Amino acid sequence: MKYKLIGSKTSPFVRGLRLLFVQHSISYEFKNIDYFNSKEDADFLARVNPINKIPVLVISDEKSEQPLYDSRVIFNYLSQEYHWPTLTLNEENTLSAIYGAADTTVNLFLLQRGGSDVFSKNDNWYVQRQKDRTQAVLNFLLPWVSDLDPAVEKDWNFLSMSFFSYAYWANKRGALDLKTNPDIAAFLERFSKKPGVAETDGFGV
Ligand SMILES: N[C@@H](CCC(=O)N[C@@H](CS)C(=O)NCC(=O)O)C(=O)O
Repeated sequence: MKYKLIGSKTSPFVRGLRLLFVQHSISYEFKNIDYFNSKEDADFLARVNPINKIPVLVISDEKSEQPLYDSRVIFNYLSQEYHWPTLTLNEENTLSAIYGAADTTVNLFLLQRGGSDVFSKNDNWYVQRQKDRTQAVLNFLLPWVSDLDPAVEKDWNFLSMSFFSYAYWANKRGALDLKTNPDIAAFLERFSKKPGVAETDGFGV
C-alpha cells in the first residue's frame, strides 16, 4: 500500500495525522497545497475531494486508488490496517470533543479570512455560540489534558496528537490565549519534544 496525504503544513487536522505517521514509522508522500492562495491548488482539491477539505488520504496499490476524505475515517482505516487497539467509548467522546472544537475554530478562522472580524469582537449570536462551544470543550477536556504525561508512552496517542495540533494552531491563529489557559500552555510545553512535533510545525519556529 502507498499513502499520499494531501494537506497543508498548518492545518491542525493534517498535523494530527502526520504526527501519527511519524509515531508509527509509516511512510507516506505529503502533498502540500494552499487552497486559499493558489487557484491551481484550490481546483486540485475540489477535484480530489467533493467536500473540498483537507486532509485527503489517497491509498493506492498497483491496481487502484482509494481516497479518504476525513481525518477520523483516515484514523479508523489506519487503526484497522495496523491492528491498533480500538478506542474506548470515552476516547471516542474525547476525539469528538477535540474535533468539535477544531471544526468550530477553523470555521471562525475562515470567516475571519473572508473578512469578518471574529476574534476581536463578539458580533453576533452565531459567532458567540461558536466561541462558547470552544470554551466548553476546553473545560471538558482540561482534566484529561492535565493528566497527560510525556513520560508515559501510551499518553502520546492520536487523541493527544490531535489536541496538541489543534491547541498549537489555535494559539498561532489568535483564537486561543495561552495566558488565560495555562494548563493548555503547560501541556504544549510538556509534549513539545515528542517525535515529529518539530518537523510538522507549519508555522516554522
Ligand atoms: N472533518 C474534516 C475537517 C477538515 C477541515 O475542516 N479542514 C480545513 C482545513 S484545517 C479545510 O480544509 N477547510 C476548507 C474549507 O472549509 O473550505 C476532517 O476531520 O478531516
